[in-house]
Amino acid sequence: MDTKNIVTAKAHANIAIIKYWGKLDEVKKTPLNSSISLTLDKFYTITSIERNQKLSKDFFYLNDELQNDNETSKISKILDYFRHPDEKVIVRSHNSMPTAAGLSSSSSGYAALVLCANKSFNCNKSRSELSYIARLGSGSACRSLYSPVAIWKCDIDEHKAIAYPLQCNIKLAMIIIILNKNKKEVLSRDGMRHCVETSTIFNKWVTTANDDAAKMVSLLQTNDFKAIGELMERNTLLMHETTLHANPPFSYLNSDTHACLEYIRKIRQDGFETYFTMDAGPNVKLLCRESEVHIIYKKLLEKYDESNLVMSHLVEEDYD
Ligand code: 2P0
Repeated sequence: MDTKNIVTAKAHANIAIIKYWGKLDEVKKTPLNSSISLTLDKFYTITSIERNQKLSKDFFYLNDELQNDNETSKISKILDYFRHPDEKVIVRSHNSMPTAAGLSSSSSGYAALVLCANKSFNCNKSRSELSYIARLGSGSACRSLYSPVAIWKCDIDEHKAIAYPLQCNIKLAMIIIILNKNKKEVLSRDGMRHCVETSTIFNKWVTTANDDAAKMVSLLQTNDFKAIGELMERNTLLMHETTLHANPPFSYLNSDTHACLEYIRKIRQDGFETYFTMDAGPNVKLLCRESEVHIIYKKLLEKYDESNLVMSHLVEEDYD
C-alpha cells in the first residue's frame, strides 16, 4: 500500500477596501463590522500536504523553514476539521510576498490550507464551509475564498457573519508600495484586541465601518471610482485613528507612510487618480481603475524603485 501522497493548492491574498477591525468573539472570530476586499493575483500562497502514515506529529514548513510547535499547532487545529486527529502530515507553504509585513500573507495562507486539506482528505466541503474554517485561523482569510471582490457581512444582532462574493461593475486593480519588508511590531490580532478594549473612539469606528460597508456595496454597482476611493480612504484613516486613541496609543504607520500619502495626494491633484489604503503595517496599497494602473505605475517609478512596487490585477475566478 502507498503510504505517502502529496496534494497542492493555491489561494490569493485579499486587501480590504473596508477594513475588518475588531472582534465580538475571539475564538469564532466573529467580526464587529462588515468588511469588503479585493483578491489580488500577484499575492498568493501555495501549500502542499503530504500524508505519510509513518509520522507521529505534524511538521509545518513556511518558505522552507521548519516552524516551532506554537506555529505548527495553529495549522494542526485547522487540519483537525478535515482528518482523523491520529493522521499526521507535513505541510509546506510558500508565500509570494514577505510574511507578516501587513501584506496579508495570513489570508492566503489559511485559505490555501483549507483548500489543500479539503483535497488531501477528500472531504468535499462547500466553499462557504471552507471559508468558515479558514476564518478560525485568521479572520480575513474567509474573504480569500472568493474573488474578485468579497464581502464578509456581519449581522451583529445574530452574532454571526458570512463571507461571499460581491457584485462589482467597475474594473479595479491595485499597486502595492512596499516601504518595509520586516515583520510588524504589533501583530494585527493584538492591535485589534487592544483597540477594542481601550480605544476611546471604538464605538464610533464600529458604527461608521458598518455604514461604510453598506455604502461600498452600492458604490461597487456604479462606475463612480472617485466615491469608491474616497470612501476607502476615509475608512482606512478612521481604522488607523483607533490605534492613536488606544491606551497606550500606537501606530502601524511610520514617516515613510506619511510621506507616501502626501505624494499620492499631490499626484492626484496632477490627474493621476489613485487612492490609498494601509493595513497592520506601514506599506501602502493603491486602488486604481484597471484601465489606468499602468500609467499610475509608471508615475510611481519617478519616486519609488521598481523592486518596491507590485502591480496586481484582481483574481477573476467565478465561484458558484
Ligand atoms: C482587514 N486586517 O480587513 C484588516 C485590516 C488588518 C487591518 O484582517 O486576528 O490576521 O486572525 O482575525 O485577519 C488582519 O487581521 O486577524 C486584518 P485575526 P487578521 O484585512
